[in-house]
Amino acid sequence: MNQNLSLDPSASVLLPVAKKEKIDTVWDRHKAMQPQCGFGQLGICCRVCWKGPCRIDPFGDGPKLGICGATADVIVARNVIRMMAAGAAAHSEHGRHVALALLGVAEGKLEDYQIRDEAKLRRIAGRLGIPEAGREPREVARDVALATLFDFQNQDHHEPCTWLKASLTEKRLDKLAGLEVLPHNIDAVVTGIMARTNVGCDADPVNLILGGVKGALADFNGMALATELSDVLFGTPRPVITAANLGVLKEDAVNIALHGHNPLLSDLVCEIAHTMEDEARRAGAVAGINLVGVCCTGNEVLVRHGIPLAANYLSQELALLTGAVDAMVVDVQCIMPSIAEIGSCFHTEIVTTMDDCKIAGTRHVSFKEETGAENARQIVTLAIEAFKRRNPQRVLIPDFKETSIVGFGAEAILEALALLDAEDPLKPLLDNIVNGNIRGIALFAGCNSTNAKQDSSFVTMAKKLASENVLLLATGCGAGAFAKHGLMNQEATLSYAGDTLKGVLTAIGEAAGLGGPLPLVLHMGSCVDNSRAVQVAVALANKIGVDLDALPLVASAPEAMSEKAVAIGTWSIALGIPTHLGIMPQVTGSRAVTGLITETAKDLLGGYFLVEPNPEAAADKLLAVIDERRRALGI
Ligand code: NFS
Repeated sequence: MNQNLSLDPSASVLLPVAKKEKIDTVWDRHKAMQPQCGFGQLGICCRVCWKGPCRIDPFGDGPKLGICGATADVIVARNVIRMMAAGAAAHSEHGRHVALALLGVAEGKLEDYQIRDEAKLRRIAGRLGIPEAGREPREVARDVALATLFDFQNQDHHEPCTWLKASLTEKRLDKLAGLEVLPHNIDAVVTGIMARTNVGCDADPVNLILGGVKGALADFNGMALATELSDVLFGTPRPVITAANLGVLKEDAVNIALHGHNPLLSDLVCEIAHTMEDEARRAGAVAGINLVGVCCTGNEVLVRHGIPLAANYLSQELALLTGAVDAMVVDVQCIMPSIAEIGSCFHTEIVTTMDDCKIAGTRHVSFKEETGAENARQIVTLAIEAFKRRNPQRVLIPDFKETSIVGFGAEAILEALALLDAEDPLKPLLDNIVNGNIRGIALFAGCNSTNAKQDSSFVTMAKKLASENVLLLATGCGAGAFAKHGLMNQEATLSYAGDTLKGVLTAIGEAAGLGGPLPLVLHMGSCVDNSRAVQVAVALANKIGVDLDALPLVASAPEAMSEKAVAIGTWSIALGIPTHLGIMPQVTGSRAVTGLITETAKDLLGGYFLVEPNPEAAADKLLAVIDERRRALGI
């Protein structure tokens, strides 16, 4: 039965443990929740006021209007754009946190952080129109941080967010400006969505959805600045060889799992853990300290430091069921509250660290940037103490881990291409797209969901698209899925890539000194790092003088689940990228909204949602989209 829940081989080892120990997992709770509310699934349950909840009857003779008179279209639109606002808030709050840290470094207030990539800082300054030549890095950093924070403060509606302006093609900016969906201030746009969806406000589904698109673009802005400024503080990813899946845990080490999203704390834990190896050994951990990652904090430390990835979203509980995790350190987002209960069934310290993200029943170390290194030391000490309490009898580490070559940000991809053509690095990529060696590009992103067999569609679709010579990029838990299933190594390229794609990946990999091809799927980082994929796409589009909606580029989120994914998917279509969803979005109770995002969007924006739960059929549909775009380009 486990085979229907997850493709991850670790699940088949550890779910029986959960059963034996009578520990419920996400899959048990999913089962107990059946049947799930049909009104909610269709998006037609309204809870924005206390006259409700109101439910629209989609088929029978029941109510067609909420008590206030709201139609199904209005209810669905309000619900979904509130999700976009929440997603934008989550990513942008992460970004603000990083921007404030950069400002703190620039002003000499944060001793535990440095500017690790000065060259990138200077490039960013150039993009944002900030003078940098001949200036001290800290002065430049201060101006970059202030310009970034202005995207949270600007009150001039006619002045779009700085990062957005610096990140898209001119044509796209014009198109979005024409639709009046360019955000001027992230906070204002999120607040605006909450205000207009309040009871008795905006009741025009088209107007509501356009408001949502603006919120989704604010989400993009927040992600772009989070990614870029994190690179300045923590280093820009470079290709690194590491491993993924629960076999990366070690029986004879203090295992610390870094879980959540924001690199501000986890990066310091990586740094401090090195200095505490002896303490771990004195506690009996022969192999010292073993850091592993979970979800997007995992991806952050994976692509920057090669820290192995233990789990993506749906596997986070499995990590604890190994009995080998001494501390799971969490920051924000995608952290199942259930880990408190599961951790307490073992010796594991679950350590929450952000004051606005606590879980009842766990230990809290209040992280502050001013005391970051000290907080990291406290956390590693807790892990070492917990290790002493570990019961070796209860340790079961599944023997599964796959070699993964990761760390392909926009810079790393361009550097690799520059090895083929130093003068014009994009030319080899473009030439190979034009001559058909690369048929198109697909970006896999997004979560795991219990509404699908974990990781399965990612793997099926990637193998099929690669065999058809589509270049594959990945972020977030999608990237985690590919890493765990061995699709981010050279063997995968040799086994699954179509001949022409294999040729291109081999030429680049060999030039880069990898002694073989690039991996089949290029790991670009965490979910906020989707902005890295846009950077590559914008460079390509600018090179050939077209807009993003002309490129043979598609995106796919086969297991989208979170509000953040709703925001990302929406900006993806707003940027002109056809975007596949493998899970039915909760909008189908409104024909108007469904039509708007799957059809009308194509005319308005070039991008649109394509919903297809079957991975084989989804891959075929994406190939058809790629071919349609190629034809339109005349290639
Ligand atoms: Ni993205 Fe990353 Fe994963 Fe989904 Fe959650 S960890 S930010 S939201 S579940 S991909």
